Amino acid sequence: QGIENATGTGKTLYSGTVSLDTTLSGTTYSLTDAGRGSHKTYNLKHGTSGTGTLFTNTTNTWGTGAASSSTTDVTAAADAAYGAQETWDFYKNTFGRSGIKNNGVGAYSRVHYGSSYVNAFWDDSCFCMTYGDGSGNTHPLTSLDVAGHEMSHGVTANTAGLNYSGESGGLNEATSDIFGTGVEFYAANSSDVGDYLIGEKININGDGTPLRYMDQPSKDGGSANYWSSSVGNLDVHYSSGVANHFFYLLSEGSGAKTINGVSYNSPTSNGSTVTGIGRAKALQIWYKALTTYFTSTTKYAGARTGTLSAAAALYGSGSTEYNAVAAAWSAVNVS
Ligand code: ASN
Ligand code: ZN
Ligand code: CA
Repeated sequence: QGIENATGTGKTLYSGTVSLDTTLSGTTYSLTDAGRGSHKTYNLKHGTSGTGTLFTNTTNTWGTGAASSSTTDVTAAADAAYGAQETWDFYKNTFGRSGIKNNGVGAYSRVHYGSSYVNAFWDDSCFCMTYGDGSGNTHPLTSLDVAGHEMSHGVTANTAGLNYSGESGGLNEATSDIFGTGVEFYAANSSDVGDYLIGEKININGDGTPLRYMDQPSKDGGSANYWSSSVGNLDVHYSSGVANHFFYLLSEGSGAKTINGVSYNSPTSNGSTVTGIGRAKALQIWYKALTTYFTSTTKYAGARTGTLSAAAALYGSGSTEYNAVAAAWSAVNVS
């Protein structure tokens, strides 16, 4: 009885029915993804420490499409495994990055963390990803943009290392929103075609609103649309707004726009009109800046110069792309 790669079916909560790469060992399948650094998905069964129990099954179908906080629920695991799979593929196929550390090594995911835990988090010390089940009106925190957001904290920790406070903390958070959104658009499955909203599926507010809006961050009631000298005093999930807004403007431009059925309306601080260069180029610019020019102490002024250097290296100084980076930063009051 050998060990072989297998192709399973995930019946996820947020992404519909998807293909999941798994492993068959003897007669038992497991959520082990050999092609992506042997990433594994574990069940914490409401515990809060340790690795947990690897998800195994006698068939290669995972979940039912309806998740619950029950310790026997496999649907949350299907979403988590899919999120890790798509995040790996996004980084590999968009940037040529092989895993969070770019060394081909996979992380692992843990679901059913604690009780009524309304969060998800990356931990660089275990090199692992953890998801709570949510509570009340919320759902498990396993949507694709959240998975991509959290695992991107691992990429930031292993590249620029942006300190998680002040303006650099806002840039750290925005990097996770930018690439989490990148993962969502990359996967573009039938239930989740991609948008510039964060956490719109998990209904954390109980009224169907997303956690964050990249086109107009202030719509969440706390985030900054524009830079000011006090922005570094905000919580990092609010000071991120300036860079999220920059990224939206650079990708899609200012004003009103509908994408995949979602309406956006992105303002500018100076009344300027910004013309977007498309998400694909904006992602390349942000990634090159993060991995080449940003450091642990980069603030907004440094993010402007770093992304301009990235745009110059990728597309040429004075290129349309370079000029759009300058215009988008000016539109969020970063000069
Ligand atoms: N889910 C949160 C985040 O990624 C966890 C944290 O506070 N770091 O921002
Ligand atoms: Zn975060
Ligand atoms: Ca989203």
